[in-house]
Amino acid sequence: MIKLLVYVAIALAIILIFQLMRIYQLSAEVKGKHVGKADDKDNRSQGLMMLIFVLALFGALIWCLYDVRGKLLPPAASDVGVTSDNVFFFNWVIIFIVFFITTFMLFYFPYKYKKQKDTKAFFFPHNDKLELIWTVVPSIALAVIIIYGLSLWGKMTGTPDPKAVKIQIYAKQYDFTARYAGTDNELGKTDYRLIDDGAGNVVGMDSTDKAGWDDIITKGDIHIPVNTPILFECNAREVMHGVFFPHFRDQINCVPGITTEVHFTATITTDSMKMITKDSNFYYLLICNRVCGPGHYTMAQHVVVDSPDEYKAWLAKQHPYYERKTQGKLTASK
Ligand SMILES: [Cu+2]
Repeated sequence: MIKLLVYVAIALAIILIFQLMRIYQLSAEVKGKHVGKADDKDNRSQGLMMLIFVLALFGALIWCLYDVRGKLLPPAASDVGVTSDNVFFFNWVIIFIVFFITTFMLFYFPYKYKKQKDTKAFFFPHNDKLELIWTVVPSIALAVIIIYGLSLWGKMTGTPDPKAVKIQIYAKQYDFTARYAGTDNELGKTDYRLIDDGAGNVVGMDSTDKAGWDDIITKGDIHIPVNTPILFECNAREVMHGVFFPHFRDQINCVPGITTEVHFTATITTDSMKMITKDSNFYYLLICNRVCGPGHYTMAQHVVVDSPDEYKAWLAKQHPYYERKTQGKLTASK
């Protein structure tokens, strides 16, 4: 009941406001004023408000940019990442220049060209030269942006260093498994039909392929050596996932049924990055950036960039998958 009364009160208030406006209008017309028709004074104040609005907008934007400083990602920690940051910076510069000029003009012109007494509209139907400029200049700018972007894409996914350390990243709902290629640096064959979670064969390793006998399957932290090209071969079990390394500015989709590749060379160890960021809890991340299901948000794993010696020591502590499963029987039987 009270709710209904509130609605009625609101409706009455709206009607009241309209009636008051009507009374104001009628009384103004009696006094000889043209209500609802902008005069020079209105045009001046509206134009000025446009100008004030755009300056406030720029001020707010600059304040936002100032406010997020230090909250962004730390410096790029890979060779690809440095190029990626350059590409982004290049794009931002172009976007900012165009944004500030066009937005300013959008609001400045209504102020400058506001209607005043005795002004006449300028008839300006067509200008070939102007059209040529606004077609050719953006075309060239876009071509440069695309070519520059493609050069980065080539760096991420082009022919990898033949000596690159091979690591398979196998994504599933909702984690990543890493498989290291072992001493031969060759990843053994896999088949999704051989996946056996109970036996720990989460990537479907095929025991008939000798190249896989020394492969190491790890869960949890993914270790990689610094200043060494790493080739990630990525797979997905059931739906599309993403392999995204924000600190290395590198990513690729994991697609069921095919293998995608991405590579980079990490240039800053985890320990060095802890000093750079002055954060003793800093860690690099591997995250999924394709919404792959309700547990998507949990798909994040640490990446540890070791010095070559630390990496060797860590690797020596790992055991090949088959060695773990058969206590060396399989390797001995060949
Ligand atoms: Cu995912």
